[in-house]
Amino acid sequence: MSISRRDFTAAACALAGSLARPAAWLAPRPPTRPRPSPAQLAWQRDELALFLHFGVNTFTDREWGDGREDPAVFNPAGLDARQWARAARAAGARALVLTAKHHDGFCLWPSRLTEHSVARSPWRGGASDVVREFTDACKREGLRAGLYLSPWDRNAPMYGDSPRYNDFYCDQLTELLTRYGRIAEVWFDGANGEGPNGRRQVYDWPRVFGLVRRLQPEAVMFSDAGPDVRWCGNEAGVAGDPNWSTVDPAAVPYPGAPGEAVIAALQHGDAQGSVWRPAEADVSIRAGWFHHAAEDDRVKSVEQLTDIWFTSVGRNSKLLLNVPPTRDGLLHATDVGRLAAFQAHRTALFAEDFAAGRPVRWRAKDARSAVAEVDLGRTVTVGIARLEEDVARGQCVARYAVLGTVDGGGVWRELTRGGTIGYRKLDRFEPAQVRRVRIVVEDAVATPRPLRVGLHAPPSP
Ligand code: FUL
Repeated sequence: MSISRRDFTAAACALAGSLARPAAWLAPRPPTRPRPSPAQLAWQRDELALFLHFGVNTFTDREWGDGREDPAVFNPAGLDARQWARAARAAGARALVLTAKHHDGFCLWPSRLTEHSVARSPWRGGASDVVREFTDACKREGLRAGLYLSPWDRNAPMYGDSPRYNDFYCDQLTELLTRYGRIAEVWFDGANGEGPNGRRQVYDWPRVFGLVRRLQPEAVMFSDAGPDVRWCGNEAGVAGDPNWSTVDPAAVPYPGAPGEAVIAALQHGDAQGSVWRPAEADVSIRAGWFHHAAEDDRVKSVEQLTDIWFTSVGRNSKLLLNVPPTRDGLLHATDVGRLAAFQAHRTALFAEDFAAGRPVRWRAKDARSAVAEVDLGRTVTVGIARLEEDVARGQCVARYAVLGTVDGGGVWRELTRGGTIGYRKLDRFEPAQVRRVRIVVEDAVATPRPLRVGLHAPPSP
């Protein structure tokens, strides 16, 4: 007969009740739920990071290089990493992630381990180091730097000879994590496009994760399988709803694991998951990840970016927005302008919070539900609700509703309802005139704590 943890606790309590003086260890203890590490919390509080796809593909006009590029094609004459960092700051981003090596194997730093790198480009006489310029610019602009190192490498001759390539990959990681100061995020891509007759590489993920932990203990590691932050399951910037920051680690065993169940686990997490691994939503401001001049007039609009904000940061995930440098080594003026306009729009949307400074009184209904009311002091038109849990203490709300009334005397109208909240939940709803607002936590996986509540005007048409 198997016994679950719950049956065991009940049996232990029953036993405790039958003893005159129960031993302390038999007393029921609330189960501890996962919480973020300081690095995971800092990562989430950044809310927005920019992703920079840059490399030989920028010059060959491809999305996936084959590893046979001539390094001489890499010639970003006007490269200015400060421009990237300044645009990121103007967008409200607090971190940047650069593709130090994409699937083509071309390294943006002078790696001792390969010839396929900036050291073989005539640009700046072969003495350039884009990773250095990038990390320096981040430091100067007060932004956190992250690096993407593609596991799939179409140039490395030993790729597919698993132990040898694992050594090579770990040596490249060591270069990146020891030469450039503090790295805040290490990004492991799950993509591996080798065909059925291609070279099959078995990665040594425990070794890779252990190496990062040892060399940069404060960095978070991103991949489908974490260990610190997980992919959200698509490249559209759309996190799941519901979206738990807790996961069952067995549901996604390794980066790139296929299947619908894996995607569902990445999208939604798991209310009962034993590990804290919040979702990161990645999406490009353009159709492609790398810059292609043909897409210069197809940069996402402020409206599209705002929708993405609501489905990413507004659904308890972090947004990693890709803005690719051009062949000049600069972010395109259209993209820079769009980023600034997107930030201005967000600032305007959330500038006035009708609930700010108003007391929100929380009352427990039972162990798993609670209700609060806030009097806005005057009748206003609301159209956006912002709810936040104190995720430093974990995530627990499973279902909620927000209601409003003009006078509080009679009819309460439901404004919105939803499932999880986590770091932040943003709901847009039919504009309504309200003076008093009620927030009901209808269900939770642990005793709910007070939420932070924001109420904003509807977005202007
Ligand atoms: C994918 C890659 O294959 C794309 O080229 C891009 O880097 C994206 C972020 O991840 O898996």
